[in-house]
Amino acid sequence: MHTIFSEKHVLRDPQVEFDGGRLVPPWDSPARVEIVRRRIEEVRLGEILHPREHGLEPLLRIHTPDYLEFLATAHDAWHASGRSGEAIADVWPGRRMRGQPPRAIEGRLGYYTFSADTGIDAGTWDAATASVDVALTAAGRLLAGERAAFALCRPPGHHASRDLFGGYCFLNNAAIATQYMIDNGVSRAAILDVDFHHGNGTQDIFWERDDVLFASLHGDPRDAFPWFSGFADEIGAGPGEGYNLNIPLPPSTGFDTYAEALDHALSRIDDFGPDVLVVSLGVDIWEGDPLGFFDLESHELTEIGRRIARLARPTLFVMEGGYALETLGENVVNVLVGFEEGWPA
Ligand code: FKS
Ligand code: ZN
Repeated sequence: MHTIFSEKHVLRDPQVEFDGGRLVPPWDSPARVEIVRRRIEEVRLGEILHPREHGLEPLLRIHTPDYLEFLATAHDAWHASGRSGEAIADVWPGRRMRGQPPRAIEGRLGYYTFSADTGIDAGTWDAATASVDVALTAAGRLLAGERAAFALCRPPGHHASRDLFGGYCFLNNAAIATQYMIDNGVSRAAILDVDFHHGNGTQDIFWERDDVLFASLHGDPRDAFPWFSGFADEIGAGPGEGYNLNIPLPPSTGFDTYAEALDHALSRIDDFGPDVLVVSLGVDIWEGDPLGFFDLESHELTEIGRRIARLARPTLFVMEGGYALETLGENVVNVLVGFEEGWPA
């Protein structure tokens, strides 16, 4: 399987993250994807290729023009207003308030985000658009007939909605790539989100769609970020009713429980019969991850890859989270190698 990768991810390099009432070094560091890239080379998974630039058009299929304009200019506006450092929101339109974009950057930041863990630095926009190009280039390989590709994206995307950033995500790489494939001849796509955190952005984007099935396994939102999304009764609406499947799982979920939930999601996907499968791949499901609470071992991630492969659908893996640097490379590559092993002969 080929990997698509861009060095431009380093352009996003914030120095602080607001976490637990303090400023800490960001969990989503540039080191993450370098570690994964090195492991891919080590096991010779396949060639590592650069992305092709796709411009703004595919982004506009998912995100609103005002949101993209905001993201592209937010850091400059923050500095023009006399502030320094990274742009971090500290106020939001809470319940029973008016939700509309204010004029000043301080208010605009709060309007367009849902979490204070995600600051905007000088290179965020360029890194985020390069990350989308990585996903689109990988999607292009599926359109060209490859059975799988790995988009080594950073920043990640699954928390980003039409006009909302947060959870380290700005542009929804998986959603943009999915829509791009649909715009280029694919009629039905399934997205399987195995990141530990619920992909609230992806769910929201395809909420009313019956041509995109979204299925997610994640930490129960009563106990885990993003707290307000990811419950089992969120099933989609309108034509999309029944095309959204959430399987929230409790703390200390081990492989037996996880595998049963995974098989359930995979059988729903199989019934749906998609032309392509997009996997939002986060390995923060590993037992030692600092931001997750599942009990999955590294070799069990290989088995997850094998089971996904049994669907035998053209599959696009899109990198999302995973923060245990010591095992990150191994864990990501285990899923991909498992996929190659599990593909029906
Ligand atoms: C720590 C709060 C940190 C919430 C976790 C964000 C998770 C992001 C992710 C993604 F894939 F998007 F990267 N912020 N007290 O792993 O889902
Ligand atoms: Zn995550």
